[in-house]
Amino acid sequence: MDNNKTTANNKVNKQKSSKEKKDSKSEKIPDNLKLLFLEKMYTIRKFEEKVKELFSLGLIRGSTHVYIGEEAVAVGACSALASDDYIVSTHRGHGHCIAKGAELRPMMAELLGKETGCCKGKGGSMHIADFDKGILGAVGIVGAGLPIAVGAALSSKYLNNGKITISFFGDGASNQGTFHECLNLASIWKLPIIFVCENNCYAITVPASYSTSCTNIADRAPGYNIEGIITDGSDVEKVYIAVKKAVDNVKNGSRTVLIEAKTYRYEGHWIGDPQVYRSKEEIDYWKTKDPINNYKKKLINEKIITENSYTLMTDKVDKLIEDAVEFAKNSKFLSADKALDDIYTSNDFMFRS
Ligand SMILES: Cc1ncc(C[n+]2csc(CCOP(=O)(O)OP(=O)(O)O)c2C)c(N)n1
Ligand SMILES: [Mg+2]
Repeated sequence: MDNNKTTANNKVNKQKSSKEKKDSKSEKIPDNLKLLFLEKMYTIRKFEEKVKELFSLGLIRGSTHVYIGEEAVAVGACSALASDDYIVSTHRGHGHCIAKGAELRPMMAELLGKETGCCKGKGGSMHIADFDKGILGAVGIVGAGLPIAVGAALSSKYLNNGKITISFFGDGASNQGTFHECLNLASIWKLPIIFVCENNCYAITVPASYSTSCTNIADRAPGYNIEGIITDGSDVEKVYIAVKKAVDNVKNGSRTVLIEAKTYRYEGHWIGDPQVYRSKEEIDYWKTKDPINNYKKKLINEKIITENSYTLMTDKVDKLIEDAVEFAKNSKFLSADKALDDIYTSNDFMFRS
């Protein structure tokens, strides 16, 4: 396993395509949207720092995978969608859900397994869904979200409702058969879907440079007659611009695209991962690209925020997170007699035309 190669593969700053540079210049992002990007990324980071704490206290059970370091991908991508568009997430899905508009109270309650959770506590960290927000589900089985997303996109095409689906998945998932089948179907059927691969360099302990046959996962797209785009997953604006352009094109009848966001998870694969498969230098390198710190500096330089207004924003978010934790802690577990509810749909629903 060659960690240097892994890092080199994801160093996108020096390899920006002229196309990416042109796209970044042509899209003017309004100041209020930039502020929202920063607030959302900060919310995800703080939410997950709290998740780590609650997990260590034994208040969150099962396995939990945090997204710290990757926030710019979820926020950039989901900000390019309308509120009734769909996303399908992964086992590392808290960031996607918050970015798509999930509320913090039911999110946190879900993680603590409480009846006030968005899935009544039955989904937990890896199976959060909130259909009202277009969140069709986080999925614990690697690569299993792609067919769900393709199904949602097929329904949108069939119903002609204009809704777009984003399918999020990791570098590891791109080696699953589902990835290849889904890109093929989405291409031949010209489905309104965008594939967003979060290449965070690893699938548990295995570097993408070892497990993946090509340097960039985006290089696989032309095999399905679709475009593969590489973007810097540490830069929220670049992700937003890439996804927004893809959404506009797909809405206008173009084929789907595969967007590969080069990113990195700062934390272990799971909470408690000893991380013997990567070096401190590699982690430190990626922390210099921190999506939140660097974006804060950018917005200060652009005079969109001040240190003072940033502190006001972070104080507000910190309080909302504390409120969500208190709400979750004070909620009840679902009573045992309701455990089997919502598992099977009724005949009534199944046979509705
Ligand atoms: C089908 C399947 N195989 C194996 C696993 C165990 N597993 C959980 S996460 C993971 C790695 C996934 O890597 P990637 O797709 O890159 O996502 P990341 O964890 O890096 O976000 C694996 C192998 C699983 N959940 N499902
Ligand atoms: Mg990965």
